[in-house]
Amino acid sequence: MNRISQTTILSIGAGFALPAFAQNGAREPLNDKPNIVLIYADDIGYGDLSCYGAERVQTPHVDALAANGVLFRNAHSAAATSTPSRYGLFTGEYPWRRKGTQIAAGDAALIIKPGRYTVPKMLKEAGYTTAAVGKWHLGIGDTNGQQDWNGHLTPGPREIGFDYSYIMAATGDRVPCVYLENQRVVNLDPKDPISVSYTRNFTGEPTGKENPELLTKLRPSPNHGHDQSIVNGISRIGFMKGGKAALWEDESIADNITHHAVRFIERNKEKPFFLYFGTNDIHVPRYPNERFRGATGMGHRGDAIAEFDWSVGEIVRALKEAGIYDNTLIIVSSDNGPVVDDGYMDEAVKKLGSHKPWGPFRGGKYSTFEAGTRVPFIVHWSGKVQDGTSDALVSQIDFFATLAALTKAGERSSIPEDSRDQLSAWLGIDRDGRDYVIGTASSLTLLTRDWKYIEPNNGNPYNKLTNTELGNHPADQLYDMRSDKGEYNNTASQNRLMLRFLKQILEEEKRKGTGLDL
Ligand code: NG6
Ligand code: CA
Repeated sequence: MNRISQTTILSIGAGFALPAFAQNGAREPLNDKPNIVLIYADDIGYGDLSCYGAERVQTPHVDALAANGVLFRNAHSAAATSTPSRYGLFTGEYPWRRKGTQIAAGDAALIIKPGRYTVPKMLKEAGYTTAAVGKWHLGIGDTNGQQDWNGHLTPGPREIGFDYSYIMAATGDRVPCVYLENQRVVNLDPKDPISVSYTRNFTGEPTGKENPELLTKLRPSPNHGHDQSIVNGISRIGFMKGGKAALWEDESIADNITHHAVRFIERNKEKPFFLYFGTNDIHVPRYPNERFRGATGMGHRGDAIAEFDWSVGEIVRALKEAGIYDNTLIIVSSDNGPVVDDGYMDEAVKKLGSHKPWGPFRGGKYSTFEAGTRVPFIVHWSGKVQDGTSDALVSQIDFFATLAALTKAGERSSIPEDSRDQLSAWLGIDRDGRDYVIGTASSLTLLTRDWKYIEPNNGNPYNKLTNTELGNHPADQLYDMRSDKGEYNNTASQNRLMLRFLKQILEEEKRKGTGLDL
């Protein structure tokens, strides 16, 4: 925090508690080279896990990590959608500082340029072997739309620091629906090459729009799109042709990527490693394996949460079997808040019942309201963290500086200032965490432990397709989060001093850089 805000905070006083540190430190001396496993869910909301209060779905494996780790109640992704959140996670830089960090198309070029210093590069310097398994969604190749999906796709994960990768290039609902292992399509038959277009269909190829009779597994929700190429009886965003032997089956994505994550753990158990495991669950199209069908009575969305929990259990099991569970820092979080109907008729709305994916918060995925970025965040490290819950304000933007502090690697001057060392909060010692964090959806938000400011925005306040309150409002919004977690009572006109103070912090932050090229 800079000098102005520090003094202003002290002088304003009200609303800012002085740091209250827990009595005891971490219980055991820290080893500075634990394995690091980040399990990064897709679209799992604050209220979607049983350790966060969900009742209609049980997530015993996640809950076990929470019970012996720290469960954070005020943790944030960098943005309310996937690409910018992942950008922030790996670069330590707020995505809103850069153009081109919004939701990436399935044929987007890599948005983190190979010259960038990243979390995996830093960990490699510290002696780690690094892997990215699962959802990527940061683009691949050097030019939008110009990838040759039949060759070696570069630049990609390796060029930004991952020794090994086994990824889905974008999202489950975007073509090409294939896995890439070390930047080559898996199981590609050279006689059946892949072509991809985000502008027009290939002659003779069916689409969800024209051939609804071929949609044997899921049909798109009206007006969302998702009605282009059909893969595995489900239509997608974008057009593709060829690669029949390489196409994924939605019902085995969790099995397949979990298997590759487990294999990476088994093969690398002797030396420190960093595993980023981006699950496909619970992004659309949700089509969990039949083992999980009916697990929750909430249809595919609920069952996909159960499937996610199974994946977590498999990772934990692999770590235990490899004898490295105690020496592994495990983090479970999500890239953005929840959405119920995100484009497919999977009965998620109808079967939601009393379940509240957004917990006590307003909004959801895409929203500047809290549920857009307030996500589950669990840190587990046997014997090293204070177990229990923490209300410290923490953010995924701090991965870089925090892991640098933990591993004693990385030059502070090479790590973006946005990323702060929050190791003490992650370990459950510092109960305050950050002074403030900036979030982004259609506009910027600034959250302190007690107050939330949302910049004016003329956008639509409501997304009718997804049924999301987006938080857009043409005037300043200021909420007192101590008494109004749900952001219903805009106090901007009553609390002029606090409003001015938060706006000033945000202006200072924006002056450090915004709208920059990638
Ligand atoms: C949106 C898609 C949505 C989802 C999202 C990305 C439409 C109407 N909606 O554009 O279905 O794919 O992008 O989600 O196309 S994210 O979690 O990867 O950011
Ligand atoms: Ca997401």
